[in-house]
Amino acid sequence: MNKEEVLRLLNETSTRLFACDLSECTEKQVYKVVCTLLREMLAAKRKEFKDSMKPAKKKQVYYMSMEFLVGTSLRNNLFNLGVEEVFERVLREEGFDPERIYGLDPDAGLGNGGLGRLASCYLDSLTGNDLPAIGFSIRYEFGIFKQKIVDGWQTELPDNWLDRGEVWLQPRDDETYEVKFGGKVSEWYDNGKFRVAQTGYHSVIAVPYDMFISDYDCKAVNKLVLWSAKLPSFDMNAFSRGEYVRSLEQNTMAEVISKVLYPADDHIEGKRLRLRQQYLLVSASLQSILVRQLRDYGTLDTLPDHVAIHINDTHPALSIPELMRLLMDEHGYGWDEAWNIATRTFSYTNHTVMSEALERWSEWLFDEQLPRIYSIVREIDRRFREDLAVNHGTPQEKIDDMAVIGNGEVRMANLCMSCCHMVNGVSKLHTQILKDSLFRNYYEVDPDRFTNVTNGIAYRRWLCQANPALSSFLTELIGPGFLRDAGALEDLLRYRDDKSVLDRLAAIKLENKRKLAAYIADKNGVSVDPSSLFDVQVKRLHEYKRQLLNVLQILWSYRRLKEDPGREIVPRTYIFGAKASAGYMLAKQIISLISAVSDLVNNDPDVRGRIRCVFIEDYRVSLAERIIPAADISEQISIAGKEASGTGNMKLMINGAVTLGTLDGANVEIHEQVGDDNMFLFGMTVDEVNELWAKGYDPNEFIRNDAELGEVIGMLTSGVLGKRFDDVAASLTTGRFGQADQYMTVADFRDYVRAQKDVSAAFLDRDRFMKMSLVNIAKAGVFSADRAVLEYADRIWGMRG
Ligand code: NBG
Repeated sequence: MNKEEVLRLLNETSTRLFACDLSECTEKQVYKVVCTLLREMLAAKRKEFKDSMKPAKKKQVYYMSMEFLVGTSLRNNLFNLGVEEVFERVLREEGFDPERIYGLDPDAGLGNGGLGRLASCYLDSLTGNDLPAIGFSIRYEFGIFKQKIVDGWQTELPDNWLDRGEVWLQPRDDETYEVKFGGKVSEWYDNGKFRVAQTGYHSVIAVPYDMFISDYDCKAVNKLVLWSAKLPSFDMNAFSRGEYVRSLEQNTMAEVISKVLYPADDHIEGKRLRLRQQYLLVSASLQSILVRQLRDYGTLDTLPDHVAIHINDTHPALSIPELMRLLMDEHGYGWDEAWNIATRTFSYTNHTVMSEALERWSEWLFDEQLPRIYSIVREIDRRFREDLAVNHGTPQEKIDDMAVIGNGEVRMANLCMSCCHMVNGVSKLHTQILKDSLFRNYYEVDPDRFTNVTNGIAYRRWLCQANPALSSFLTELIGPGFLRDAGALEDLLRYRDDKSVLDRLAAIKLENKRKLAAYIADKNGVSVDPSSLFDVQVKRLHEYKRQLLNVLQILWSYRRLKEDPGREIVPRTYIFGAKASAGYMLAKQIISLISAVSDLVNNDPDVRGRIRCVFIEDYRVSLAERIIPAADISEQISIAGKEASGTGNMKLMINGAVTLGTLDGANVEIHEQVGDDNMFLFGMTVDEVNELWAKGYDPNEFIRNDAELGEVIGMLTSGVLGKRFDDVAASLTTGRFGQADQYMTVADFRDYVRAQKDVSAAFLDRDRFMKMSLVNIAKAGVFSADRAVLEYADRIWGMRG
């Protein structure tokens, strides 16, 4: 596209929307004009893609996920369509600053953290690889809350993203579905034929909104379908009975289903509304999948040949009984045929072994909200138990553990395990843990169903768009091949001893750090030195991720400096970004602690120029895109065995940050790639953690033998931080929150301090550090989402031959 053409299209669009030329628009209008035009370009491209796929009858994957952390779309779509430069030029010539227009693009924060971002990365990469895919999720009116730190304390503000974000969505009132909640189910036989009816239910109408998904240099445009809930129409009965207010009430009850995203990460609450959200998603999605299958192939018998449905963590597990319901109640299938179709259609990824995240619903709630689904799940459970006993000779104790229903609860992971033809974990270590412990009994029965697909990232967003300076330098060095084939990054290794290349890499990093420093000065009012080591920990706040370990180390090094103010140390800037789930008190207290430690060190003249600490509020995709290119060190310090994979670790790595981490999740595979020389490992391994538990772990024993650590923990409660953090300290030393020091922060402390010293030593030798950085970039190719989605397509979804 040339300049003239772009201007003509923009003017046409602005005339249509606002009855004026582009140059006469306000910035907000310009934003809307550009986005609308892009959306229309994507729609046209999508049509071409669909038409080209028709003759091939390619298998289609549906990725069901309660979360898609999309982030911003404007720059992404411009980049992907290859029109970023020409659009920017036209905007400038018409008197607008592209950066300011980009600044208007809200983050679509329809997810909490890694799980939701992974879903978005995969949809991007499926598109990039021309694989037909549709993501299904919910059009939450309010995505993940906006975080504001007030006097050190996290407060949550509603995220009204649709205000401007709506421009990316195409409503399709023509394809709505009815979803039924509550009421009674009656089952009977009519001339030997099984019949079932649900009466007295409340209907909700699911309305789809399409968001087009693009990637770079590819034919495909895929889409994310977001369901919104609304009441069928005014309840005229109630209305004519004079119950005007009641019928309005019902309206809000229906619409509340798609109101807000649950803000908990790796943790479930078991709330009624959440169950309703999950059912809205799966029921509407499956109805639409079946409509399409019937339209294209005229029969549901062949569903598994044309369709793969992926269950992203257990949140959409109701897909299984919902497909059974649709096949049996609406399309006349018998149980066995329907089950056969279901087992061949569904696959499931597990994303966590944390017990508080494994979804379970109390049977009464399940029955109250979804009576027909409940009766189907009971039958699944009955048959599953029978199959285990009869065909596999599984002992009763194991059957009780594996069953779908037990102790008055429906267990969603077990529901997935009872049905799906493939099950995978998200890193080698995590998959091994699934086989060894969480799903061990299933593994013994049927090992062939298990596979591993290590997570990957959409690096065209996380490297090419987020770090344009690095990306163009890489193009200069190794050519543009890496844009499509991340493996080509390895060519960079040729330059590992080339001083001029290392210098350029250092200069690019420094410039990225300057930009971040300017942002920090603006937002936090703290000046940080871009030449200091940027030590970054950005991720959800969770005890197992051990932000607390990081904080204790900062306090430790602060104390040392206070005792010996003349000591030479490598100047550091510790950077945190993290949202805590709104109800997770200890996590919020840890945020408050980070703020207090920041105040202490940033205001102490004794350590000025040597230690700085900042908590940047409202961590989100667009903020990650600023922080990650500026990181020197990537903190991945979870207790071994708990972080299923991590994906921030990969984003940081590909931007040249060096990992400081435990052998947990995908860190293990990062280590395989870069080796001891290019990573800072510390802490216990999974086996060592288990041994210590078996021996009986007492953190106080460690503290008694380590006076410095005792003093550091003492600082939490002594008042030096301006307030006392009694609960945080107690979480380490007493059983007040269950087991004392559940995540073994104390046990790993010394080795972490040791590793941090190694980090400083390496950073002092700038060339050595930049070489480590280069190797990390070069070896990050396997963590591309392209690799991951192709593995899914081949081994799980059967999409490629
Ligand atoms: C998260 C894990 C991460 C992992 C992402 C994506 C949940 C339930 N799990 O380690 O904690 O990287 O999933 O797989 O959010």
